[in-house]
Amino acid sequence: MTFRFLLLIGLSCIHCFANASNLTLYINKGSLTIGTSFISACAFNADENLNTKSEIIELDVNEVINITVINTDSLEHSFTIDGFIDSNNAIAPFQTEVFSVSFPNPGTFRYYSDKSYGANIGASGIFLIGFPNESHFFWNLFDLNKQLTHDFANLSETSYPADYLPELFFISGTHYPFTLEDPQTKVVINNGQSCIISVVNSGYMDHVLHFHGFHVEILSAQLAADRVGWSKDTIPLKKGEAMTFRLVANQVGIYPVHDHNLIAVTNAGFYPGGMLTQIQVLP
Ligand SMILES: [Cu+2]
Repeated sequence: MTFRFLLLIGLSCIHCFANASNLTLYINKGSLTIGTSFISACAFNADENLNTKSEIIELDVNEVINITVINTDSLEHSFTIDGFIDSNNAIAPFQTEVFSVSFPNPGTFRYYSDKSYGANIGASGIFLIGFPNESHFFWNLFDLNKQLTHDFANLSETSYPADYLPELFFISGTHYPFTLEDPQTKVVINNGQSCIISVVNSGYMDHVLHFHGFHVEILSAQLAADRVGWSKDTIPLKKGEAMTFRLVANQVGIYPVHDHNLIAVTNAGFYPGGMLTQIQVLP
């Protein structure tokens, strides 16, 4: 970890690198309807319009990026990447901060606002570093209770209650069947090719992905690092985990992939829904 801290390049705009790539993220908070569910949400978006899918950031190994974070909320937020940006990262209400970051190793990393009204209602996104020669897919896992999202947003709750009962289960800001409409979520690949699947668990539950038809190789893991190199069809991701998988397509067809905890394959109690999408292998 010390090694990674040493390689973190700067934390504020006075350290910006002129030859780096640039990106602007907006922290947006508000209420909206997903499917038939009215929820409060917070996210890191590409513009000032709230969208429950936080931005996906893809970089090369050691590529420096200057990220301008614009806080459109009336409350303070943070731009946190565990092990990379853990402090000096507050963004005051309606203010802007610039963060420069690079990653020395390939893999998947989670960024988020560490506030109860931030990550707990979805302000959590994905960095994928490296793997330039394969197509990339992204699953940002999240669970929520509808009323609790409103309570977190209006500060009447500041932590998960002991009787937390999740009702909705998202992959990248939405639930099945809408998970089939996002080309970064639904895996479509030609037979004989491989792809990279970058997954973070932004929720409060542990989630367990079950692949039908395939084993995938774990290429990186922030928490369960001892499992790198394992090839499995069922892979648990603890809260806060960020993992990278390689899937090698060796048979044609459509295969479901879902959370093996079947409560998470529902939408407010109705099956099928939730954390369910597909892998489609074309001839
Ligand atoms: Cu299954």
